[in-house]
Amino acid sequence: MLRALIFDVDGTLADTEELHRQAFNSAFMEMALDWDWGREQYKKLLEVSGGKERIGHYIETLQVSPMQRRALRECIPMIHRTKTRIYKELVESGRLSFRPGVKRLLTDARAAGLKLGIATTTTLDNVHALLDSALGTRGASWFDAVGAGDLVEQKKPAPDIYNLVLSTLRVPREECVAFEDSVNGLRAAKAAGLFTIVTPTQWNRDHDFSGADLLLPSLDDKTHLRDVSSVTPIGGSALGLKQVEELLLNSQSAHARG
Ligand code: XBP
Ligand code: MG
Repeated sequence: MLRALIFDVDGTLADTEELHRQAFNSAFMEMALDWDWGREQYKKLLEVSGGKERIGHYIETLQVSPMQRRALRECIPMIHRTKTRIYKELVESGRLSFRPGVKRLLTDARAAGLKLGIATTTTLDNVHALLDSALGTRGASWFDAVGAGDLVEQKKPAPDIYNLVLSTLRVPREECVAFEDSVNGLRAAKAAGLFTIVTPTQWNRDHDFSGADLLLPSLDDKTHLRDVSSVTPIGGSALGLKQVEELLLNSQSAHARG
């Protein structure tokens, strides 16, 4: 049976990456770094999960002396703290809302007594700012487990953050469904043994999501449904909690039949 839903944040709960990109560029300017990440460049940089790791990856691409590279690397924590401060201000100014169908599914899951988890690479601060903005103050209280950022050493595509959330929820992984938007996130959730529903955004819609158990434009839109696991096509428009449970059970019986 279905007992918990675990949501990624960036790209899944809300389409946040344009705001992250603006926050990175504002932080670079504030710190007098002549870096400016354009959209196409950021789309590529998003292949590295984690803001600090992304900045570190970018520094490796710069034509600078080893001493300059070392000095820049030492600035990563401060650059990221500045970026996070700016990003939080942008979120708190109400620039973001949940993606279609997210609040509906969260509300239905809570009403049905399911547990809710979050498994994200971004910082806890950013998660709280988004949840308070989208769900009202103490928005995080909707969730039984929030796994974020540096709580784990290995970020996505490693499964560590999902394993941490699963151990906090104390629900068997076979009774959970994960929601993701990116290939790194899909790989992390699958490596944790989770049935995974992917709703990509404009940042990664052209990526290869084979391995996803369900691929949808959004939770409120099942047109062009590419359902890669269950045999029964799903009617209607929005993905409901009942259908999520049916898909999970169909997938398990299909695996049991071998
Ligand atoms: C997406 C990420 C994060 C954000 C930036 O996280 O990889 O790094 O791009 O946030 P998710 P930080 O797992 O929620 O999709 O700068 O705080 O890392
Ligand atoms: Mg994501």
